Amino acid sequence: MTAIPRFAATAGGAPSPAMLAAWARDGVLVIEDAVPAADCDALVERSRAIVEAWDPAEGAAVFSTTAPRHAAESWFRESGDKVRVFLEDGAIDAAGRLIRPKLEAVNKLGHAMHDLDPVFDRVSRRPQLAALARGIGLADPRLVQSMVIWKPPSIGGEVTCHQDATFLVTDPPSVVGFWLALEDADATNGCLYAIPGGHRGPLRRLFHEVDGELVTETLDPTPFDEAAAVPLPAPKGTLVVLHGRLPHGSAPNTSDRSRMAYTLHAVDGAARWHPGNWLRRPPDRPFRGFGPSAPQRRT
Ligand SMILES: O=C(O)CCC(=O)C(=O)O
Repeated sequence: MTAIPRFAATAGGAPSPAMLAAWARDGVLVIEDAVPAADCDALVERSRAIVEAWDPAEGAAVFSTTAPRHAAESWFRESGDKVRVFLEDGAIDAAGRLIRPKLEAVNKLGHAMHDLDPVFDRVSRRPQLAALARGIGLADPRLVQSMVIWKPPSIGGEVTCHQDATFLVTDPPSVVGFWLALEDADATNGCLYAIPGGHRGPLRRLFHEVDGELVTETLDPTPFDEAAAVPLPAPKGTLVVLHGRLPHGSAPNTSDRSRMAYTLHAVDGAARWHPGNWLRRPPDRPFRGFGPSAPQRRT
């Protein structure tokens, strides 16, 4: 099994030469203590408050990568510029009613907390993260998507092995995922796994709109070499950086401990945003970079 090196965060966040070598070779970087525990706690607290304030009557959808139905639902399709709650498959009955307390039923929050919530905005736009993004090659980083992956105890769903470039499409491909452990993640509560070096293989699938419907198109049928996958245990505050073509996923959380994580996806503003992307933004809410919002857009 290929060992994935673990790095300490550099002072200003920019990647060291050793990090850049690992990034090129593995397509993944594991950086411990990259974000202070207090910021992780602040994101957990905000996430819980968002869920507490959410009334299921407003709307909801189940999000599952093993039995995906969300692609047909407007709750998902219209969530690119919103903060919306998605539920675990095992959290509702046949009539769609919640059968668990809200805080134990969530699959994820998505997809624009980084622009709409001040706490998420602050943590997402840490100068150290901007320096890291630029250092690994995003010349003009744009933050396109944020998610809190909830992984509640006992029913936290599997995230099947995938490449992020399947879901966030630019020409040329440019997406990078920044995954932050908000709580300790290990093999018992469904930590990430990845296939080191797998980013040098082809993009397998494209999730995009065709004739008004979101479809998954196979570009290359070569299966992922899942036997080569390595677990990426991540104590709270660890940042895992994922190349857009790196195959990765996570097992279900069958433990009695939750495993919350925050993921932020960035693309290069110099690349063309594919018009068939599922994630849409209205013209008055364009993708922003790591800088503060323009004064005229503050409300
Ligand atoms: O947090 C997880 O379990 C998976 C997240 C993931 O794969 C992603 O954000 O692309």
